[in-house]
Amino acid sequence: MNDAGEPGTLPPGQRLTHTWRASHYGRVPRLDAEDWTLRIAGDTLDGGVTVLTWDDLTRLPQTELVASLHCVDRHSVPDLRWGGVLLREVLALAPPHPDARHALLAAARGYAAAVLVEDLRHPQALLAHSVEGDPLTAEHGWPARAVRPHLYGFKGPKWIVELTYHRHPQQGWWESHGYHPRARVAHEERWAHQG
Ligand SMILES: Nc1nc2c(c(=O)[nH]1)N[C@H]1C(S)=C(S)[C@@H](COP(=O)(O)O)O[C@H]1N2
Ligand SMILES: [Mo]
Repeated sequence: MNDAGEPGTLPPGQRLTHTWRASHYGRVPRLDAEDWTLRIAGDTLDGGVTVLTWDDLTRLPQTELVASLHCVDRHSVPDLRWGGVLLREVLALAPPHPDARHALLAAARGYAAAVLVEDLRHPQALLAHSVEGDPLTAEHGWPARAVRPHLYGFKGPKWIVELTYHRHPQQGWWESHGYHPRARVAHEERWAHQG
């Protein structure tokens, strides 16, 4: 879990930063938890659409995990204590069709990240709503963001509002600018041309 606590254990090509400055494109959306929903659609198992409300989210089993945030631009924020619901739990509520191995996570105001369903089921994949015991700030993604510590930060949309399942690979914002479709930190998958 503690994968960037000491310089010696930083993933390849990363450097530690101790000031956690938010990084994103565009203006910070100010969202209310009461109005927030996560829409789960696309190639679902039953063909339907599920809408998860803030109430639904808080009623699911809550988890905390310590994980670092590794940005593909090479800065790493070490050992953040995230709180939220495992994405596994969310997938169990609205599972993908078995042939849908791809997913797109979309944020308010247009940002999206393409991921594998397999990476959503990773034991540390979280739909986070808090950090260090406090609610996320607007800058860091309130009311909810995806956290997948084994992938570069761009795979974790802040202000997440939609999850869709697909049979074919999708393109999110960074993917369409040449970044890696999978983006595993341990394999240093930064650029698409690495294969
Ligand atoms: N909606 C949205 N989510 C986003 C981004 C963004 O631009 N918009 N940037 C991503 C990138 S590149 C990183 S490294 C992390 C940064 O999270 P932080 O600002 O909390 O440090 O958020 C990710 N999630
Ligand atoms: Mo990033």
